[in-house]
Amino acid sequence: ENDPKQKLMIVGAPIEEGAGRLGALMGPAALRTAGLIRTLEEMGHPVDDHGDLRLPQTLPAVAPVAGLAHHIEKIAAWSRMLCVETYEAMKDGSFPVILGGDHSLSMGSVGGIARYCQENNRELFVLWLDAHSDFNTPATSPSGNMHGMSAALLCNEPGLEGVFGDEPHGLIKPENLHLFGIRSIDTVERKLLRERGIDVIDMRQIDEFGVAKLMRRIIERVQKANGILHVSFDVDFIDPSLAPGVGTTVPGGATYREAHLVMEMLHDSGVVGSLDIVELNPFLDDRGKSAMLLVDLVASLFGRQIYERPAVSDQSATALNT
Ligand code: B3U
Ligand code: MN
Ligand code: MN
Repeated sequence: ENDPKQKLMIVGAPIEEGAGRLGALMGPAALRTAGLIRTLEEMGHPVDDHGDLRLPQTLPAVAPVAGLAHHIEKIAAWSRMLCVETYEAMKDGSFPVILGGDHSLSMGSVGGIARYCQENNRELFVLWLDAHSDFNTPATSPSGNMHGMSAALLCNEPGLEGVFGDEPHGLIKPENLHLFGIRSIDTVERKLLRERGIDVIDMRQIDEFGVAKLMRRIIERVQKANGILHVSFDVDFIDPSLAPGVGTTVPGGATYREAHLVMEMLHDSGVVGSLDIVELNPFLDDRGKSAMLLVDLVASLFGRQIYERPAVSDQSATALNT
């Protein structure tokens, strides 16, 4: 999927109502200012920039849910719009890149990609790079913030059916979700993750085994299934000292090199088919530092290298017997 000439469909989703703090609305603008589009074009990718979407005047009516789900009508409107965007981009053979916006947008972006995969008999896998597991439902969420519910919705947890209503969308198999970089889980959320058997790669595992080994396991799974991997990149995956521009910082995140290595290995794998960049909050950032780091990380995902390697990293790793 990472054919260097593959067209990229870029769309901004200035959504902030899913988060507890305002400011993620400015994310797409900051990523553009930091040079995201220019960087990708300079790397030789044709870019089809759909600009930033806006909410429609009338929001869908959503039946009341049992529990807390703040601004569910707005989240529903965004989800339905983004679902169409990514589904159409995939049909068109493009690689969708969604610029957020808070993490609730992944309900829509992945919903559309999953729909395409279901219709075309492709197995979809999701790599969720995040400090949080985002596996709450309205019934379990302590905050009611819907950015903490997107992974749960995608795995068909109850209570979020109103987000899509009768609109066509796809879901993912819970066993195909890989949470990576996790260091903050709520009490009931933890129980749910266990019951569903979700693959939770926490920071302890990253410390102990390193990102390379853990990533290789996921990549090999996708390759064996001839699947497509969606990457959902929450800025708080990275340590807040490097990326302070995020509403919910959690200490002990990925280092600069760990984050780049993840992106470099993803590029070499050739299995990535779509990407979300979420939770950037430029209002809380330090002189554009987080936005600029994200642009560099996206460049690594699309093939920027420190030095050209003779073989892809997976093969050279096997040769080195690691
Ligand atoms: N788990 C908490 C906090 C949270 C989730 N995602 C973010 N924060 N960014 C919740 O509200 O669900
Ligand atoms: Mn998240
Ligand atoms: Mn997070």
